[in-house]
Amino acid sequence: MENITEIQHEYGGIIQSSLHVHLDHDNCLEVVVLRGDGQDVKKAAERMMALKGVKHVKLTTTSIGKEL
Ligand code: NI
Repeated sequence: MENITEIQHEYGGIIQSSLHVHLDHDNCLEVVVLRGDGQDVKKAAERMMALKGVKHVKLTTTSIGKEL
């Protein structure tokens, strides 16, 4: 079964940084910073959302304003 680390390796080209926090015995928090084409970022987020065991995903986006 695919896991979140495998997805992050697949999207290594647009992942700038990731942070993993062990919240308690059963729960972790993962913060992943992506930079790239909006469609690619959305796709990577959707892949992580679809993983079994992922309870909550929030995608927050921003832009420097160019190409809008
Ligand atoms: Ni953990």
